[in-house]
Amino acid sequence: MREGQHVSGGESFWKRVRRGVHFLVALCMALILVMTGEAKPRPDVLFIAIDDMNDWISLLDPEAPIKTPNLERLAARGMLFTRAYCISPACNPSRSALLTGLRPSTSGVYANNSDWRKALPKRRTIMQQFRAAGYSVRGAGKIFHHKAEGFHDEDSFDDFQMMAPQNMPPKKLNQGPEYGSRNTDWGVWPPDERKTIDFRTADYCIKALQSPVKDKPLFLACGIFKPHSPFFAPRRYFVDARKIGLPPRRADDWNDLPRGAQMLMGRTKWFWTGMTKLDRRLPGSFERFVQAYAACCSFADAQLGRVLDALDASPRRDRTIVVLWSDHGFHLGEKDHIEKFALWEKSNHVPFIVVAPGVTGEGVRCVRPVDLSVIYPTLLELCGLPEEKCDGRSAVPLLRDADSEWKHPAVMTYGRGNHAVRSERWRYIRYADGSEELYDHEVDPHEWLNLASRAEYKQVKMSHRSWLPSKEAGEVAGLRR
Ligand SMILES: [Ca+2]
Ligand SMILES: [Ca+2]
Repeated sequence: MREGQHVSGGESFWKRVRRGVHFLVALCMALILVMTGEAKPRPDVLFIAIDDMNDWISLLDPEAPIKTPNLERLAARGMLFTRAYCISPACNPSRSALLTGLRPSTSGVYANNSDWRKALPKRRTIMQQFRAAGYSVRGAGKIFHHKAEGFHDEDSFDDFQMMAPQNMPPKKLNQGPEYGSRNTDWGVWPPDERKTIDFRTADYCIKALQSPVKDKPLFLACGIFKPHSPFFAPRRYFVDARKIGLPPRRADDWNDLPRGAQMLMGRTKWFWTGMTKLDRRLPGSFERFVQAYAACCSFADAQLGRVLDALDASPRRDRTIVVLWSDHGFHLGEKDHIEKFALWEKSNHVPFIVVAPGVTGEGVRCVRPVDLSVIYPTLLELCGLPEEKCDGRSAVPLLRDADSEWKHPAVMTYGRGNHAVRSERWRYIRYADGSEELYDHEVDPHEWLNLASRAEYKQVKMSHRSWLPSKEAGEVAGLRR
């Protein structure tokens, strides 16, 4: 017995040693997990898309007449990219490229009608990456281009609230029956803002943010449809038209445009010429149109504010990465153009904000040029998801330090063969026929003086041309014939 007791006493000593070793191993594992970040709960993502919002907003220019207090409120928490550009100035190519991480020149998705899923049948969207990583992916409103069946991607969401049809007034409001369609109309509508697409989208997102925090992290996509046409907003968002005014123009601006620009822009010329005719017949029409676009921006900003209020009231607030972008800009008569569909600054320059707790500082501005192809790889990196080959580069180095070296300019494409390259100083445009534009933003922010034909800028043109895609995919078939 004594011997047994002795043995037993010996076992308990070794048991204690083993327990000690197990404890040390567990402690080391925990330390490693904490150091590598794996023990932390994964962040939630609030992914906000705005449709057709340009840069004439106080977020990007405090002097601008369109006030966007909620965009500024969001920017104050993280990083505002002051030189952010769309990948393509049209809904479908912009959104498809952003959401798949592949440019139009890789996918062949150049047009609003292009069947992006046919072009990229197996490519995972950003949302599919998050679903595969165990996120609950929910969304509402306009994330993919919506105008016809087939653009939305069901596999990208666990739950999605589609946009209801646009609530239309009983008749056209702009008093220009001969000009455009009901879809390009503008005015005060509807009387009750709860009956708008965006109010409902914000409601969905507010509910999702209020849902209990469970095991699965949340990826919430909020697709705000305004200021996209028709330019309707409830009355309280309208500011006196004289306070908005008209954007700057130069009467002879088109004199130095090359053939490629004249050809490309000819397709949408009716929008501008129709406005000048309407304004002659019914003076003040142009001002009222611009005023309505401004009201639509304020309305979109207010819906963003409602979603941010819900985020702030939620325990998710400090663990949520917020990314906000507009799919492209919009001309309001600058360069005698109303519409997007151009490779000029006004159609390409967009609001783009990233708030990444623990990564971005507060109220930081980054002046490096980026296009929105950075979003896909940036979100994967920020959330610790596996890397995926993308056309864009992760902007995490810029999120950590806004002054990091960044050699890449922004590249924009509209239709096969037409591209723009934006560096910190210059915009270079090359059309499919080889004709060019070059603007010096240091002295010419409105892009009035095309320098492309001047010999002294040959080097500038060459250095920008080197960023154009070397191969261009053939155009994929359209969804509607
Ligand atoms: Ca759009
Ligand atoms: Ca000009």
